Amino acid sequence: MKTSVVIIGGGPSGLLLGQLLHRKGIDAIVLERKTREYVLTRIRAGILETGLVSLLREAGVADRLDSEGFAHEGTIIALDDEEFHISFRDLTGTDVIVYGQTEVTRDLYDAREAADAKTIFNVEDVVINDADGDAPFVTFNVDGKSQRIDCDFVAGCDGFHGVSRQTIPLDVRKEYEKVYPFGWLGILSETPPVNEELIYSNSDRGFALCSMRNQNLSRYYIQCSLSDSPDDWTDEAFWEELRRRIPSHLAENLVAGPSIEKSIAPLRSFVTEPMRWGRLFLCGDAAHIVPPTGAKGLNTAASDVHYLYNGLLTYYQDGDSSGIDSYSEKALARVWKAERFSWATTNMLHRYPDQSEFDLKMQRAEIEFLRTNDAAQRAFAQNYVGLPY
Ligand code: RFL
Ligand code: PHB
Repeated sequence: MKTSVVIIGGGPSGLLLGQLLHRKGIDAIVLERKTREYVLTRIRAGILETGLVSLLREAGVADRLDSEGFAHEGTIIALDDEEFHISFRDLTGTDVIVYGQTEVTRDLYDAREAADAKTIFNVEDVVINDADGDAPFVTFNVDGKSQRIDCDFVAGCDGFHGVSRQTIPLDVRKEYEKVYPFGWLGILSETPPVNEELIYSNSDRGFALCSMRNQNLSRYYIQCSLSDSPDDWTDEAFWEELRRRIPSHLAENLVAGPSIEKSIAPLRSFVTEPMRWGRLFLCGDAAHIVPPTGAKGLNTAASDVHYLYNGLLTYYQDGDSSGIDSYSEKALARVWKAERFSWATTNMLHRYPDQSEFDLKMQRAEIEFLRTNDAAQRAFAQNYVGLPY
C-alpha cells in the first residue's frame, strides 16, 4: 500500500488530523491497535476549548457538538465549605464547551466512514521504518498477515503507550516527567449534575471535581490513593466521600445513583522533546501528558494537530516545508504552558501525603489570592479557555 501520511493511532488526535487532511484531498491511512467499539468505551475528557471546537468545525464534524454541547461561561473553585466563581466570559470574552471526548471520537469515526477513508483496526507489531530518511514505510500485522505502507510522512498519534515516541533514538529524545502521589477515582452516573457549572474543590479530605456530560449525565472525580482499586469503592462510599469534599450547601443538591463507569487514572506530567524526528511527527498524548486538573489533555492534542495539519497543508499545496520544519518548536511552546497550568492547578487543589503545615498555608494563600485578585482570575481564565494557537 501507499499513502501520503500514515497516522498511527485512531484516538482523537489521529482521527482529527486524518479528517482535516481528507477535506483537503491529502490521503492518509489510520492504523488503530484496538477496535472502534473499544476506543468508544473509553471515558476521558469533557471540556473543549474554542480552538478545538473551531478545528472540529473546519473538519466538518461539529453538527452534533453545535446542537448538543453546552457552553460554560465560568467555573466554581471551592475551599473547605466556601466557594467562589470565576467568569471566563467576563474575563476573556470566551466560554468553554462541555461535550465528551467519546462523542468527539464517535463523530470523527462516523465522518471517516462516510468519507470512505481507510482505517485499519486491530493492527499489531507496528514498526516505523526509515523515518529519518526520504522514503519512510510502516509495517504491521493484521489478521495474521504482515503489511507494509509506503508514505511521505508518519504522524505518531498513538498515545502515551504507543510505539511512535520509542522510535526516536534515545540520544535524540529528552523526556521530562513528574509523577504525582495520588490518582483520580472517576464515576459516570445517569443523574442530574449537582451544579450547572463545574466545581473544583480543595477540601481537607482531598480534591474533588464535579463535572458533567449533559443534564442527566454526571461525571465526578475524587482524589484517591494510588494503591486503591475501583473495586475498593462501592457507589455508596464514593457518594459519601464526594459529599464530604464539597461545600455543604452544594452537597445538599447532590443526586446519587448507580455508577455506569468507575475507573482510576494516575496523574502524571510528561513531555518529550523534540516532537519531530525526520519524517515522523508526534501528536497529543504520544508526546505529552498533563494531570487532568485543568482539562488540558485533549485540548493540547488539538493544538498539535492544528500546527501539524497546517504544516502539511503548506507542504502539499505550495511545496513549502517551513510549517513542518517549525512544528516541534511551535507545538512545544504551547505544550509547556499547558503543562505549567495543569501542574499549578493540581498543586493548588490537591492534598499531598508529605504536605507540611507551611505548604498548606501556601495553598490557602494561593486560593485566597485567586479569590480576591482580578489579575489572578484573568490569568486563570485565559489558561482555562485555552491560550491562542
Ligand atoms: P489517545 O486517546 O490515547 O489515542 C491513542 C490511540 O492510539 C492507539 N494506539 C495504537 N494504535 C496503533 N498501534 C499502536 N502501537 C498503538 N498504540 C496505541 C490507542 O489504542 C488509542 O486509540 O491519544 P490522543 O489521540 O493523543 O488523545 C489524547 C487524549 O485522549 C488525552 O489527552 C485525554 O483524554 C487525557 N485525559 C483527560 N484529558 C482531559 O482533558 N480531561 C480528562 O478528564 C481526561 N481524563 C485522560 C483522562 C487520559 C486518560 N488516559 C490516557 C489513561 C483519563 C484517562 C484514563
Ligand atoms: C471531565 O468532565 O471529565 C473533566 C472536566 C474537567 C477536568 C477534568 C475532567 O479538569
